[in-house]
Amino acid sequence: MMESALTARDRVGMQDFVLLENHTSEVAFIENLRKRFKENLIYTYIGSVLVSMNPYKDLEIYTKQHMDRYRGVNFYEVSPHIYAVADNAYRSMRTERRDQCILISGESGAGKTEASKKVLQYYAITCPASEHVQTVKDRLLQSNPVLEAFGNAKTLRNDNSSRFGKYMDIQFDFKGAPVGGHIINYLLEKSRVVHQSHGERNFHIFYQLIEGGEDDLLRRLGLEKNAQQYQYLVKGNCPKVSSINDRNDWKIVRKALSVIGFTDDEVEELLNIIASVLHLGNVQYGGEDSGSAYITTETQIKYLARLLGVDGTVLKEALTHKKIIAKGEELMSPLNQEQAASARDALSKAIYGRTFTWLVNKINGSLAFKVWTRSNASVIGLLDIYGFEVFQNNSFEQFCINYCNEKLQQLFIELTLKSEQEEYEAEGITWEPVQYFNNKIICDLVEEKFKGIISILDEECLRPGDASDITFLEKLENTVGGHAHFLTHKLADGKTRKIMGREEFRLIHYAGEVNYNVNGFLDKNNDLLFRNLKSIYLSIWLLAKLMEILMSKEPSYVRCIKPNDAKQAGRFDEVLIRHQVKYLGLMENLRVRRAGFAYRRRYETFLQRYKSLCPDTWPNWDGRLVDGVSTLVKHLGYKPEEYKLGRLYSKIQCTRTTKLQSSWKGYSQKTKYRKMRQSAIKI
Ligand code: AOV
Ligand code: MG
Repeated sequence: MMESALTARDRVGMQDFVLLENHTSEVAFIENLRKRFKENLIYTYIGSVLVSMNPYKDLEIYTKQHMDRYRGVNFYEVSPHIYAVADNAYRSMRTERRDQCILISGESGAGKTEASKKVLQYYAITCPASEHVQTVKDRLLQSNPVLEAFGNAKTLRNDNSSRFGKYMDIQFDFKGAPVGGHIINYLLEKSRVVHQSHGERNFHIFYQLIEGGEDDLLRRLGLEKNAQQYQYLVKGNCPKVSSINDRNDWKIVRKALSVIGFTDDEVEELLNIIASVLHLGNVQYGGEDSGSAYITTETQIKYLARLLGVDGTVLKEALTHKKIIAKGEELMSPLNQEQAASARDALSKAIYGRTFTWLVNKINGSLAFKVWTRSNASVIGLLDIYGFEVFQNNSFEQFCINYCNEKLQQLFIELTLKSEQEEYEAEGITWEPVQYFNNKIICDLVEEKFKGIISILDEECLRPGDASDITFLEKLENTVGGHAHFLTHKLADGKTRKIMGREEFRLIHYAGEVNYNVNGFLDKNNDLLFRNLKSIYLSIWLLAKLMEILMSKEPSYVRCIKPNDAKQAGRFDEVLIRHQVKYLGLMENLRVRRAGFAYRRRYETFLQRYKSLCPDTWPNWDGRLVDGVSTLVKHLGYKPEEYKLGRLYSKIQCTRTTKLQSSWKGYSQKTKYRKMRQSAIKI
């Protein structure tokens, strides 16, 4: 009996890294991941943090039966799952009336978006519902295919890569039913509309419309059923992707738009705009002897004028001229061919960007719950941003995306490693510090006022005169050239570093080194600056508000790992995985967790919640809160070493390393969990 139990455990590994015998060994950590991955066990805990491996295949673990298994059950009673994280956040929200957030991180293709969809599905299916709530649930669910159609695209890293950051609030009423939602979107990668790198595609919606659109619809829009006809769709030379069925997705998106509440007219308007972008991409120019550009493609202008509802002549002028003010008078000055093409592309990007914002606003309108107020409701926030990414050629977009990830890692460090350790100090509890890499130094390099990269970029953008991408790079060299996480081709002794281009700078990010080409930095930043002049700094605009939102909530973490770069099932690329385990700080996370007290609550909350378990504290405890807690835990049979009473909190230990290791040897996994559960007090 014992033998077979051991073999089984040996085969599937530990479902919580905290229980690993050799917890400081990275080899043991990776081995545990490998064992579980081989058995399709993609989820493993580090305490309450969920580590998730992308299986790259559909597993039968997301059924209604699975959801039911996780409903209202204690975290450690069932095997690790994204549903357990969802349920735990939900119950904390309900019992403690505290807003929650679930932060999902990991590099591009690691499974963040899939995880966030699973969480949403879990709430939509398991939470109580009324007739109104059912509509909200449907809309919440259907917002995903719509946003993905317009905001996701095939990249080299991920066939369904999010090209915008998304933070979604799900609002619950006092009965725990989802009654509304709100989405905030961050920095859509608009440049993709006009250009895609080799092997990549434009946003899904273009291909869906062309592949799936009904004949009469396409006729109305003046589109042909062939993506190859459109300049904006051929740059990446990748019209079809084997994992994507554009025709089918079109039907899903079309239906989702109706569920969300788009009228037929609104859908038609939306598609008019999408078609206009494709027509704009096909506008071609010729050059007069004088150098001025003229349009050679009259058919496109005809369609554009009709779809956008503007006069053809006005449109033509707008696509070949720019407005200048001379001596107080407005004049139209002709553009040359190159300038006109870039004006055309700028217009396409602006149109698409605005449409995306309109779409998000529209979805928000449809998710808004009329009588919802902060006083009678709680919120669970879901953060799914674009993951850290490195390509052959990295530009401003990658800079923003990777900076976003840097900030999220910083938040993780702040809220887990750093604050956890600082709290022990504040509580006066003896503690051996765990060393970890704090990426604040990189965040500062990017965002520090006056001397960070973004400040220098903003300064160059606003400087009149000869400011260019290259002068920006030179300023960077002069200002942050000596920083340990910054490099250019120039070496300190005046020689050049051969591996780097002259128009590049390299950032040594927490997750790896990335060379950024400065070409286009000023233009792209200008676009942000002028759209939002009130908050000059990208950092403020991009994340300060989000950080504020996240900090005000109780976080749960999902750390996603990508098992290989080939998007293949069953392939465990150890080098790639070890790299992620390292930069995600999972070993440090485990060390802090092993040595610490997993469960902690304020005295007041703790007493309120558990006073019924002890006759002396029930129905009310009149004395000092700390004495009440002490009476309660003693009554429950806690030994002195199993809990600590801090200055502010009552801390109930359930995973103390030394004690667990010595006394738990010989117990089966099941018994360990039972004991852990008991010592964490019945929640
Ligand atoms: P990401 O959100 O982390 O990348 P996705 O969630 O889009 O990554 O996952 C990439 C692909 O991996 C999906 O399209 C699925 O094919 C597969 N996948 C991920 N998780 C699962 C799962 N639990 N079960 C089955 N297949 C899965 V990015 O948005 O690029 O940063 O920017
Ligand atoms: Mg994603």
